[in-house]
Amino acid sequence: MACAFLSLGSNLGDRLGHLSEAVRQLRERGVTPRRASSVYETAPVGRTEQPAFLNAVIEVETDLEPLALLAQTQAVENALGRRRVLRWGPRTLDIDILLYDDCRIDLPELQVPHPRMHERRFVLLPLVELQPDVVIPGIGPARACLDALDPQTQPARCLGAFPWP
Ligand code: A4P
Ligand code: MG
Repeated sequence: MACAFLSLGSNLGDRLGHLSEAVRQLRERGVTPRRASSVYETAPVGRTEQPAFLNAVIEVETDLEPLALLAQTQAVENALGRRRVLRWGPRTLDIDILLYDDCRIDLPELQVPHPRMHERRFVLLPLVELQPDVVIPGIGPARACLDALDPQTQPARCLGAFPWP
């Protein structure tokens, strides 16, 4: 059984409902969510002229290999009506594989650890809340990466408990 951390993000429609539905659908696809961070409302990073995101991180257990896990997370994105119109554009649900055990993967379709996670407050805040001592393979402790970021350029506020279904 492998342990993975997934980042969930939504900035269209029923944002909280999408986070909850993602957990429900993963469960039906061989991916068992164990724990979730709080939900954070975060300012958009990258393409800034879009609505605010809700972000959270979940810990999952799975027998799926990394590429099979990616296929399932993408199937859940599609089931929630994700349309890939703009890279970094608004989305009903985005699921990124942050960490998969302590694996390092560099394939065209999958890079783990997620290559931008260490510079994103919307990822690190919920991740460190969930697993304070977590280390990003090849980078270092997630907490140190978080401490290096300026809270003012990437504002985030905690909205409370994850809507666990
Ligand atoms: N891919 C490679 N590695 C991974 C991985 N570890 N996990 C590939 C998931 N996918 C991975 O992703 C594009 C391709 O990345 C996939 O086909 C997969 O093979 P996508 O989800 O189709 O497109 P995207 O999400 O628009 O692009 P990308 O590069 O994943 O964007 P990011 O980096 O995820 O950024 N601001 C806030 N506040 N909160 C957010 O959640 N999210 C983004 C998206 C931008 N700004 C944000 C947020
Ligand atoms: Mg993505």
